[in-house]
Formats: sequence, structure tokens, C-alpha cells
Amino acid sequence: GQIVNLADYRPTDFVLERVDLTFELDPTNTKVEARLIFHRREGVDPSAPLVLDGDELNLSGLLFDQNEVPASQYDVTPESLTIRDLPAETPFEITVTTYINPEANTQLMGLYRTNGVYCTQCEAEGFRRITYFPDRPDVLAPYTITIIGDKAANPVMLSNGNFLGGAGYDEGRAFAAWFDPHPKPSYLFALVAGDLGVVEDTFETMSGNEVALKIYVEHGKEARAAYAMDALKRSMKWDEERFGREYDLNIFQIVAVSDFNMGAMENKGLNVFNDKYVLADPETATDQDYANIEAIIAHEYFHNWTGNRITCRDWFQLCLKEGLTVFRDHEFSADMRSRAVKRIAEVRHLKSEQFPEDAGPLAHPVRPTKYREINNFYTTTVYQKGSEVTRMISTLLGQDGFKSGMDLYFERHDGQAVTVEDYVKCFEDSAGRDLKQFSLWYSQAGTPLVTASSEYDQASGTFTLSLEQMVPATPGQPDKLPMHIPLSFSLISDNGAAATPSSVTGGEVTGEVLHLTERNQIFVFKGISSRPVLSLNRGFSAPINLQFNQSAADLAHIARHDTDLFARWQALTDLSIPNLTQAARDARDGKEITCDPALIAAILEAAGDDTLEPAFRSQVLTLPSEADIGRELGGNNDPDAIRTGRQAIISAIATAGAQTFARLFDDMQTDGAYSPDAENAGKRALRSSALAYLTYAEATPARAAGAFAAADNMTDQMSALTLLAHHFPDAPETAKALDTFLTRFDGNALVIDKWFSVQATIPGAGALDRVKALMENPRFIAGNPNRVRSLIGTFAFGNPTGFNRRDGEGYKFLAERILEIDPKNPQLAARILTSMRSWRSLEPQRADAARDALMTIERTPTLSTDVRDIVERMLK
Ligand code: HT7
Ligand code: ZN
Repeated sequence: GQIVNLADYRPTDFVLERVDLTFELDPTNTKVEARLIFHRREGVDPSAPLVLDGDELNLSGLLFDQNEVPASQYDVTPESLTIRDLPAETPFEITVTTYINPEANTQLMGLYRTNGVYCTQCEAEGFRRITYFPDRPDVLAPYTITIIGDKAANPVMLSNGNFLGGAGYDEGRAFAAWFDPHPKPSYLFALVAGDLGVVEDTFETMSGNEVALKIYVEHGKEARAAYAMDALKRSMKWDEERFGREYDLNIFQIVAVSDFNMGAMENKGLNVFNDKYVLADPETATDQDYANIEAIIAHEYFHNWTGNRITCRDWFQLCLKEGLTVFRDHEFSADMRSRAVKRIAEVRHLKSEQFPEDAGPLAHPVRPTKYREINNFYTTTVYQKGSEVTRMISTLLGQDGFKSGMDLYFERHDGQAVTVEDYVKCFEDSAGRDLKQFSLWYSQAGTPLVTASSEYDQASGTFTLSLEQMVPATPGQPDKLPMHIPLSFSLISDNGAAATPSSVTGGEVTGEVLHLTERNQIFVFKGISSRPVLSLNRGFSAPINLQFNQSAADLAHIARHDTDLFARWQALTDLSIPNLTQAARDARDGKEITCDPALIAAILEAAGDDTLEPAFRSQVLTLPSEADIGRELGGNNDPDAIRTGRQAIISAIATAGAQTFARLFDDMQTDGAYSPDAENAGKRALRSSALAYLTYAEATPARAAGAFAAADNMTDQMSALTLLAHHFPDAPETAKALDTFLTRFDGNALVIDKWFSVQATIPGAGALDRVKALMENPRFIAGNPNRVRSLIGTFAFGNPTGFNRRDGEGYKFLAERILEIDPKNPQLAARILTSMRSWRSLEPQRADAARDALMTIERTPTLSTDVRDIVERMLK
């Protein structure tokens, strides 16, 4: 676990021309023969050795141009292979033979087995667990792959690129050969072999090429891949229409596996997916599951251009492919669904995941400058904030300007491994605009705080806006420069119409965007005939914390009139926050909790407005989460008080709105058979919000139990079950529903994950014993990442009162689990441990207990680099 620095980057001494891999599959002893053609890069010292990466490897054979390499000419360890005395100019061939054990690979990196299927995961540095190789993203080559394996056990044998052929090989064995003509880095290599079912379709690209589409799943699950196939075809079409990007092989394959560390992987022409993001039918998947499948299928497909055709020079540039591809999948989902509702979901996610990361000990820039374990940098900052940075470029340049920059990027860098600077330069060159200050978004960590105040002078018709920006200190970055912050705005008049100023001074303004570039800046709007209400950072044009003390009346005005639905939701959120934080303080101090009637009125007005789309109204009814309130409080947090306060506010809304909710519960019925489309999903979401408020008002499980029994799809069933479990954990209705659910879905892993999650999130101190008991359930499979996440991960990330028990037992429990998981799957352990990243904002008793638990982990000598890196940064 040494530290890698961006500043130390240099290209390899040898250029890799071609890769030819042969796998002889065996569950415990797979032979890998890698033939690699290299030549020395021009100008490189002729005595420089070739150094290849390995990880837990055993060298079994080494040839130079087909002749054995004498032992004196090389050094080998499990982590590297160094070969000396190689030619100065001519290309040469190195053949490396290794034997690996897929069955014993519990890390799920490199070649492993899942449910009897061979499968690979090579990003970021998994390829070096297969063979010695220059395992870095700037080494690109075409690959030929031959797979030999037991015929009966492996009727399916897949790799990247186009299929060359296959047949019987010898007694009982078969082979398949694949060729990927597109030069690619090793992290995009994939191999899958086993006995799988397949769903097939075709897609005709914009220039008339027919592409075979195949989705492989476990036998019997084929019907559940139909939605994923549909999402794939829509993604392919959308990338042609929106970005002019066409698919470039004659086959595109997806394989769904049940053991996977992340969501999915964009291997060239052969995406491997966590089956959670492929399999869906109305009985077993929720509307959210369908939306996730659509987004992740699109995300991985979009990587074909942003990531694969143009890849990263080094892992510091990860946001180059991830941030950009998230932006692309967000835009795709916005086009497929309601743009405003999609944006609300994105911003909720950004605030609840990325903002805490940026405000805590794990904060790092969108483009980090050093890492100890790259796996720990697949973060919400790189992905989500990275996407927001690209969104801001689009805001700065406008849609057409952004498109021109992207066109230039594809034209200039196709086939290359590039940097963030290369990417930004394309926008600078195409738009003729200097983005130097803007680029601070890539290098400065921390969420900028913008403080706004405004004044209106009736006599001169002048509206004055004073802005101040401050970027908080983050680990390793005590001082920050002012950033370029694009703030979308609207001035809303009394009658709700937008007021157009005759002039604006004080800084650059393009269209409806103010450019805040100084620490302090005053914008003056002239020609405003009556006091306007300013709606600022509309659409969340910049990922900032905005402090703008607007009155409840002004926020209600925005909530009623802004033409940007997102801004309306934002105003309601801003209206609710002071109520929720005050309620938490009052709960802590044992005071009576009250709720501003203006908040209740504004929420009920939006919720009951039939001219607004149901999905939006459901978002309005979903108040900021307990974690959101904790973030707003900023420190000394008591999760129990936060929950008590929030519950009281919800109850006040529920009581005042009982009639509205009863009407919505009756009205929001979907007709006909279940369809996962956004409109129907929106109705279900609003009905479920209404059910939740009615349950608060009525304080009995009857209505939720009725809804559970009546549900004919997983969305309705899960929302009723969650209500029952969370509000009436000890009621017989809840026990009965949990039992019915279990009996009905036993054996369906993805649904059983939900059964674990819903119980892991039952609030209160009793959660820990429940989770411990569930770990004893035979259905709890400690080696399956989805199952571990559904119980342990969900408890730690999604149950603030249960996990943060005042006595610290939740943290102790998590530390024990981390130490158990770490030796088998360090990536999974490290990720779950990040659930404690905000431990310093807890009140002292809890914070002390959290620190003790972290120190117990830190003191363990055998920690993986993954967990050691996280725990040490969290304690620093
Ligand atoms: N690019 C993929 C990242 C990924 C990954 C990283 C580390 C370890 C395992 C992994 N599986 C997938 C996913 C994506 O962003 O598309
Ligand atoms: Zn990605």
C-alpha cells in the first residue's frame, strides 16, 4: 500500500502492440498463457528492464520469442515480474504462463466463480491477478482471446470483441475465440464462461450496421431481462441522437451475475452486471429498481465512448470517464422520464451522499492528486460531483456549445488515454473561452458555501444582490481560491411572472446565469418596477451550499410560481429545513415541537395541486431525511432527537392534511396491468406518500396492512411493508406481513435482500438485536456482497437511530463485521466502513464510542490496504 502521486506520472518504457491470451479453464487451477508483443519506446534507455505488474501470482513459465528465459534474466515476486536485456529497437514476444484459482478468489477481483460461472472483474487493477502485465490504463492494445473449457459445464464462453469461432477442442472440451480490434487497456478485459440462459435481440445502428444484442442470465430468469434489453436499445438510440455516437462491434453482450462488488462493469462489448441491475418483473422489482436498471444499463453502454474509446491516462483521471458518463446517464434518464423529478432525485442523492463526503475526513478533489488504494476512489465525489462539474460546463457554454466541445473531444482523442486537461481544452478550444478558474472544480475539494443577501429600492427600481463565496478547508487543502460558480436565477414578480431587468452590472451574466467568480460580488439589476423574489441556483446549477435568508413568504412565492419545478421543490425544502432543525433542537431540549403553518400550507397546496405531476408531488411530500437534517445542524448531533423532531413535523402535516391524503390515496390508482413507466410510477409514489401520512394521522397499522394485502406489484407491496415495519415493528400485522413476504419470495435472492433491508432499517435502539438475529438466519450469506450490503450496509448507512445507538454498540458491531469481511473481500469491507465518515459531527458520547470502534479496527495488524486507507483517513 504505497502512496501513488499524480505528479509522478510517466509513460511506460515499452509499448504493447498486441495481446494474445489463452485460458484453459479449471475451477481451482486455470492455466493462463499470455503472449505479449512489445517494443521499446523511442528514446528510452536501451538497458531499461520491462516491469510487469502482478498480484498474488505464481509464475509458471516465461518465454522470450518462444525460448525459455534464463533465471538470471528476470526477477519475479507475486507482485511483479522484471525482465532485463531486452532488444533496443525490434519488437519481441514475451509469453507468460500462470495458474490461478478462481474458486478461491473471494475478493471478486480478477477471475472468480459465481454460482458455478467463471467471471472477471479487472477495473481497476484486477487484470494483474490473472497474469503479469503492464496493468495501467494508458497501455492500449488489441486482444485475441481463446477460451478452452469443459464442454458440458461451459456451453457459453465469452470475451470482448467479435466472435471468431469455436468448436470441440478435444475429449469433453470446447474452445471459443474472440477478437477485439479496438485497442483497450487491461481493465476493460472480460471473460465469462458457464451454463447460462440468453435473451437475444438486434439493433440497427445509424449507419445501418446490425448489432447482435445478448443478455445472459441464470436459466429460468430470461423473462426478467426484457426490461434491461429494452433499456439497452433505447440507450443505443439515444447516444446516436444526442451525442452522435454509434456502436462499433457486431455484438454487444451483458452478463448478469449474483456476486459482484459494484453495480456493473463496462468491459468492451461484454458488460458484466450485478444481477440486481438487470433482472426485473412487476412481482419482484420496484419502480425504483426499474429506474436503476434503466440508468445503469445506459451508464455502462455510454462508457463505450466515454471510457472505452477514449480512456483515462491514469487513475487520477477517473472522473474523466465516470463523471462524464454519469452526466450522460442523468441526461438519458431525464429524457426518458420527468426532467424535474429526475433532477430532484439527483440533487437529493448528491446532498445526502457527496456533501457529507466533501465535509468529512474522506474529502478529496474530483481529481485527486494522491491515493493509496485506487479502489477507495470510486467515490460519490468522483462520480456525482464529477457529473455536476460537466453539467456546469454545459451551463456555461449552453447546450450547443457543450455539444461542439464534446464533438471535438471525440474527434481529437478517439483511441487515446487522456487527462482532465485534455477534456477541458476541447471546450476551451471549441468555445474560445478560458476555463482556468473553472477548472478549480477539479482540484479543490469541499462544497463551496455561497452567502447571499438582497435589497430592493423601489424609487430607483433597483434590485441588488450581494454574494460571498467560501470554500471550506479539507484534508491537505487549508486554503482555497475563489471558484467560478454559475448561478441560474430568475426574478419573480408579485404576479408570478418573471421580471426582466433592463440591465445587470457587477459581473458576467449570460442568459439566466450569473457568474460568481470573486470572493465578494455585487450584482445590480435595474429596471425592476416592483419588489421581486429571487430564485437562485435554479436547477441546482452549481453544487453548493446556499445560505440565503429568504422569508417564508418569499419561499412560498417561489414554490407557487417558479417555472422551474426543481426550484419549487427547492424552495419547499428550504422552507422545511429551519422547521426540522428547530424541531430537532426542541426534541433534544425536551421542549414542545411546533411547525410553521406556512410550511404545512405550502406543502399541502403543492401536494393537492392536480395540475402538477404526481411524481413531483410525492417528492414534495418526502421531507429531508434524518441524515439531511443532521447535515444542516452541522455538529453535536443526536440522531434520536433528529428523528423525534422530524416525526413531529410529519405528524403535524399529516393531521392538517388528512383529507387531502385520503383523497390522494383513493385517486392515485393506476389502471390496467402494471407498467413501470414514469407516469404510472409517479401515481404509485404519490399514493404511497399519502398512505404514509394517513398512517401517521391514524396511528394504526390497519390501512398499511390492507394496502399490503391488496398490492399486486412489488412497489406497492414494499411501501406498505416498510410502513408497517418502521411504524409498528411489534404489531402482529407486521409479523404476518414479513412472514407472508418471506414465504412468497423465498429463493428469490433479490427479493430476500429487500426482506433483510426493510428489517435492518427499523428505527430505534432495538435494531441492532434484530440485525444480529438476522445474521443467524440461514438466508444470510456472508460471502454474497448484495446480501451483506442489504443487511449490514443498510443498517449502517440507512438506520441513523439504530446504528448510532447512544451506547456505541452499533459501532462496535460494525467494527467486528468489518474485521470479519476484510480478509475475504477488502473492497466490500472498506466501502461499508465509509458509513462512519461523519462520525465527528455526532454529540460527544457517540463520537467517542465511534472513535473507539475505529481505533479497534486501526489497531488490527492484518488489515487490507483498502480498510487501512479508509480507517486512517477517518481518524486523522
Ligand atoms: N467502471 C466501473 C467500476 C467498477 C469497479 C471498480 C472497482 C472494483 C470493482 C468494480 N466494478 C465496477 C463501474 C462503472 O462506473 O461503470
Ligand atoms: Zn461508470
